[in-house]
Amino acid sequence: MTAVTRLDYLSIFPDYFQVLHLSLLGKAAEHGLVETHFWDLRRWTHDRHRTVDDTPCGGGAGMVMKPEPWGEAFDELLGTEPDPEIHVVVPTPSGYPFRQRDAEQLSTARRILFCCGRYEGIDHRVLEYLRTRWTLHELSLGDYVLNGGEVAALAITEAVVRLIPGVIGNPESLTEESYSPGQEGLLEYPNYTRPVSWRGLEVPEVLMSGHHGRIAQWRHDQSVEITGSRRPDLL
Ligand code: 6GU
Repeated sequence: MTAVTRLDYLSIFPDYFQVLHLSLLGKAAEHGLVETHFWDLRRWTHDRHRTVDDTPCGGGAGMVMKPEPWGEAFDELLGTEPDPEIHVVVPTPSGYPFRQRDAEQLSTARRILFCCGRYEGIDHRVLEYLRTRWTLHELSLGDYVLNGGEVAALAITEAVVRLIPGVIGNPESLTEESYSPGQEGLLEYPNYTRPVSWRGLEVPEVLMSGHHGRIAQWRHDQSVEITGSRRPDLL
């Protein structure tokens, strides 16, 4: 039995995370593999308007999330003692690219706190504070802008939780997919099932041949071709 992974989500829109009760992640929670907690950052405000942002120092458009509510949330959720075993994920379009190897590393963590800010950003001192105490991951999903970190945190969660032992029924299904180690960095080949003929479209003959060597060769060739046309940077 593997130890339970604790996932915390800190956001001004905690309702975004209701979808985590569905599907794979809901099952993982039901089976006691993961434990989830959702927090409204405004819980750690003290003014009548429950203010979490302020105008940027130095001027400019948009608002910046003020540091105090984050600090008080960390005090309550993580304490103040440094502990590199605690991982903190901050989704941001200016983060390091999120890759399968990050998902693998995070899938071995006992505890992850996701800090979801709006895209104009969080006061930079909050990130400095996190970096000096816990293991900080500032991660971006790709070269486009989302309004906030919530949807990115959900995507990262799904990539991580499915790698936790026991969450996926057949672990072999993890080894042949795109970006898995052992796939030489190639994208996955196309998949088919029955019927062999469907609306005039046929399953490639080689896949029905029963010849395992030729099937493996065909799949590898397809992977190389697809990777070359869609993601030449991976070759
Ligand atoms: Cl992680 N956050 C936001 N706000 N936008 C993004 C992103 C993350 N990744 C791509 N765009």
